[in-house]
Order: sequence, then structure tokens, then C-alpha cells
Amino acid sequence: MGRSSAFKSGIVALAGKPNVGKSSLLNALLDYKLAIVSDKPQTTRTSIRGVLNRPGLQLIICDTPGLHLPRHALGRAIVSNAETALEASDVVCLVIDGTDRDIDAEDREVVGKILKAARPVILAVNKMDLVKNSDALKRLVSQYNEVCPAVETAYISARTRSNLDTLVDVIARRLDDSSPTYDEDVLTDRPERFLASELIREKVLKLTEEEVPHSVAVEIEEYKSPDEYPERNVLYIRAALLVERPGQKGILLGEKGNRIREIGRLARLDIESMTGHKAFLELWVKVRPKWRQSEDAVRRLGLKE
Ligand SMILES: Nc1nc2c(ncn2[C@@H]2O[C@H](COP(=O)(O)OP(=O)(O)OP(=O)(O)O)[C@@H](O)[C@H]2O)c(=O)[nH]1
Ligand SMILES: [Mg+2]
Repeated sequence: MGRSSAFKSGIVALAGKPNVGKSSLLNALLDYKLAIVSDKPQTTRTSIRGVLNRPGLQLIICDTPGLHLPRHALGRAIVSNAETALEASDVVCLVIDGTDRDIDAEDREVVGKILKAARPVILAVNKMDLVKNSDALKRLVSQYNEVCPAVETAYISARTRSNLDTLVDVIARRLDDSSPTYDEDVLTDRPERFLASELIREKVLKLTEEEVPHSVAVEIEEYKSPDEYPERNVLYIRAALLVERPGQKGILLGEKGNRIREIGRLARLDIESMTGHKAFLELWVKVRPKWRQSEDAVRRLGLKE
């Protein structure tokens, strides 16, 4: 093959602290809502790959959970999932929030985990739509470059989609020549029922506050799609929302069951537009004391990769 016709392909891991906009960036790059997003930290718990195809390029973009200092088995699993994804990547895109002020000890530890992967690092400064103070931004970027020298820096906004083509070019330049890994019609490595369970969790994150959203896991108990059961005309999903305490169950249910009904309604609409099927979604709440402290429970829920 001549040089001009070389095909590039590889895996870029989007990594960084919680809440900086990694999942939003994945979705913006794909122009498809694949990963769930919320305004609360530690939304993403497991990695998810999305495939971006451009002429001469297949970029496998891996959204990873936010790196932080974990406090329980779930947190340890989340961080380990991110580290596993970093090790499987060819290039790391360190996503930071451009509105942040000086980096602190925790930020340094997060960067340390990224350095361990020993991959070329591209710094993506996100949320540029909110950045007002350019001196503070310059200081932040130079502090990051001190602890984690980046081969290139891109200033972007996942929300307004600014500079995303530049970011893709910058990443592609760091990839080796290689044939594509996935067929053109593959969007993600995750099955539909996983995506559906995440959409349910996204609505829990949206409609609850403080410790509650973090204490919830979604367990799909039954998933019957017209794709597999042609005699059906609706997608049937029964899912349990696991919480740690009876009080959290009460909060999830809400007055007269109002909250869980709203969670179900919003999730159903998203699941219907994702699958193209009418859906019947049955949700119930189950108390599983201290599940986040239990390595076993975390693993059985598929939260440790
Ligand atoms: N203004 C602005 N907000 C953004 C941008 N990107 C993401 N956000 C917001 O930042 C918040 C966190 O976004 P996520 O994409 O969930 O962040 P994350 O890095 O994946 O977070 P974790 O999964 O917890 O690690 C959400 O409220 C997003 O809407 C951006 O470019 N501009
Ligand atoms: Mg995320």
C-alpha cells in the first residue's frame, strides 16, 4: 500500500478526574449518545468503547470511569476499570476541566495513574465554553504539563462541539498504520441490555441527590427484545434498582411511587429511541445492605472488568 492510502486505527482512552466531561466528549465525537452523562461525579463505572469511522481512519474511543481516590470496593473497581482501559490503549487523552483552578495533591495522584500506562498523552482542555480567565487557564495547563508532559494540547468543548475535528486529527497523528478492528457498522463493544441498564441509572442520577445516586446499581433481570423473540411486538425489561438502605428505597420510590414512575418513564423513552421498539419497563427496588463495600457483590453486578 502506498503512503497516501495508509489506514490508521487504534484505541484512545479518554481519562481523567470525575465530572470533567469524558463521557460527554465520547458522545460528541460519535454524534450519538452512547455513554450516560450527569452533573454528579462518578457517573461512569465501567469503560465503554465507541467506534468512529472516517476516511482512512478508525478511531476506537474508550470512555473510562473518573480516576479518584477510592473509599470502598465499588470505588476500587471503578478505578481499576479505568486503569485496565488505559493499559489497553494506544494513546491517552487526558481530559481536564478548563475552569478548574490550580492542581492539588489528588489531581497529581490521578495523573500518576495515567503516567503508569506509559502512553503518549494528549491534553484535552474541555468546557472551554465556560472559560473566562485566560491567565488561570494558562497556569492550569502549564501545571498539568509539568506533572504529565503532553505531546499536544487541544482546547475543546464537548457541549458546543468546538474543536473536535482538531482533537481527532491530533489523536490520529499518534496512531500507527493498521487495518480497522471493527466492521463499519459496529458502534460499540457493549450489548443493548447494558446500554439500557445505563439509561435507567442515568435517570436515577438525574432525579436523586447526594449519596442516593451513588448507592444505586441496576440489575437487569429480564430482557426480551422483539429482535430475539419475533412473536413479541414490545421490548420487555424488568430491572431491579439495588440500594443499600431502606431509607434510600423510600427516596427512590418517592411519594405514592412518583419518583420511580418518572425514572421509568424517562428511561423508557430513551430506550425506545435507542432500540426502535416500543418498550415495557418494569422497575422495582431491592435493598442489598452495603453492596458497595463488598467486592463480591460489585463483581457479580458486572462492575469489575
Ligand atoms: N459547559 C460545559 N459542560 C460540560 C462540557 N462537557 C461536559 N459538561 C458537563 O459536565 C458534567 C459531567 O459530564 P460527564 O460527561 O458525565 O463527565 P465525566 O468526565 O464522564 O464524569 P465521570 O463519568 O463521573 O468520570 C455534565 O453536567 C456535562 O453536561 C462542556 O464542554 N461544557
Ligand atoms: Mg463519564
